[in-house]
Amino acid sequence: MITLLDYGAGNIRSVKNAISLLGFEVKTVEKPQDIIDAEKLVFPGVGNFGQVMNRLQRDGFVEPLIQRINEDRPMLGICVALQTFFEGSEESLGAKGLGVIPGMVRKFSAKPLSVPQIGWNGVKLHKESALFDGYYGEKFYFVHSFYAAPSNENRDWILATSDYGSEFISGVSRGNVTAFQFHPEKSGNAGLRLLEKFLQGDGTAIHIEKRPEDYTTKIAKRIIACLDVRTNDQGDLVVTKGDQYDVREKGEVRNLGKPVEVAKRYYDEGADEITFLNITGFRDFPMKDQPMLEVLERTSQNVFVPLTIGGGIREFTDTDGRHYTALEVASEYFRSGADKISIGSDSVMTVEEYLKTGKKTGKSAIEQISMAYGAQAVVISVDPRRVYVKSPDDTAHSVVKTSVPGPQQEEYCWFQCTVKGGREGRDIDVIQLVTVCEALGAGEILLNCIDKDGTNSGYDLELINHVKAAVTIPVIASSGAGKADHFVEVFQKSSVEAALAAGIFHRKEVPIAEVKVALKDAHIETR
Ligand code: 1PR
Repeated sequence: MITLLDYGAGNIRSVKNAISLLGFEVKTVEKPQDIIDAEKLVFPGVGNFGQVMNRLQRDGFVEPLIQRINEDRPMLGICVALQTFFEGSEESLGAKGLGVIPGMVRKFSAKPLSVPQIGWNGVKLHKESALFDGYYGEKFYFVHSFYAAPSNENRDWILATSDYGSEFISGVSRGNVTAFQFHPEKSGNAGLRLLEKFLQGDGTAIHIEKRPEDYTTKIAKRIIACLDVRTNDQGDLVVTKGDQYDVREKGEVRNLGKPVEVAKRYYDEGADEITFLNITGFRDFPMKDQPMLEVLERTSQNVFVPLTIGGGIREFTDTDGRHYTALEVASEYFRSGADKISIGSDSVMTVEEYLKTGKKTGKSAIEQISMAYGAQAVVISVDPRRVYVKSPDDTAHSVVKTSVPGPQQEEYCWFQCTVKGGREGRDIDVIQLVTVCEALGAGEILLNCIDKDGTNSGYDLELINHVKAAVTIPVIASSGAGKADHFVEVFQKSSVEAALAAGIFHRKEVPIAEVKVALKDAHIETR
């Protein structure tokens, strides 16, 4: 029996699912004494340091946690849980950590690297560990903006370090207590194996200090499979795919399979992440859109890489007059197994409002969700379309000189943001959108491109480089992949952190493994 510390933040369903898959029963902590009594305790962590500490304080969990650590009882902490072991964090200066490890948690500095660190990175072990049991050199999934730095004061605790700009602590252990900065429950087979060792073993990391490997760990470029999902005319929820966002062929919505099955296939094939976009979410009431919640719940039972869900994440009032905040809508998705939510149309509306006053209201979906779950949980899905102009003077928008001239041989274009799945263009360009969203607390940009979507002609490098230069958060290139070389090209000719594709994977034209091989051959870091 494994005891899970659920203090109501983020996606803990995946941790539960992973533990169940490995054949163990899970119960959750109901009262402070359960923390002391648990045979083995898993302490997952998602979100903002201050929020996590507040909740632990509120529920009376702080003292029992400190007691358990000091009594050396088996415990595995994940992500922010590792950070709470320290004295405090730059993320929430007023909030006190558990303070069992000396030092403060700090923020990564951006440029040339993007912050948050989102992706698969390696670890260097500083101790022989029963948990790793001979498996070294694998990558694990990290997602965080804050890190603990190794120092003389915390040396005894360091199990593993990794590199992202500078060296940071990716694992701590003392006796039966271990914590990882990465998410084992989101790290595919490598993570599940680690988790299994903790669940099966006596929890101890064997304390033979070893010289850490003498190299710099590297974050991998991520390959993301995207499933556009909607209900077809027969009422079935299907994976579909458009050409420049038109998903109908001979009047019918294209049907490329069942969402849960297709997602599992991509997990088995080695996708680093899976994204679901409920492409008609702007029409439906998402809280009533139970099929998407069910898709997430079922997918997260078998898929142990990060899951993003988008479509219809906004505040709304239902037909009975009940008002839901965007945060409530997002929370429902997180509880169902999502690690990140993606906001499309609503982010455009938010930016329009912001540009009128230049003031943050704290009320937008981006701000609310970022505050509660952390920036890394908020992705902005952008649906831009080219608008050609003869000269930069013809528009107030941010233009690029393009090598793909317009219909009248125009040499410049700007990228117009659209809403409702490209159905409506707004007077906002991508640079306005992404810079304001970053300032409001978004953690990642999913950069689609209507002109390229479904064309198989390669990514829009002009758009991608234009956006990448404007933000310090990670950018996912999307739309247009037609062969493995297009992935190589986008990573060689831009500094995006991830590339997403849909059509070529759905139609089984290019397996994910082939993309990974092409990247390896081009010396691009992969998982
Ligand atoms: O606006 O917050 O409700 O979110 C709706 C979401 O649905 C947005 O993220 C929007 O991008 C997406 N969406 C809406 N309509 C469509 C459509 O296709 N008719 N899909 C749509 C967007 C683009 C990518 C696609 C890539 C790769 N699809 O998701 O997967 O372009 O395709 P490719 O590799 O085949 O070229 P809201």
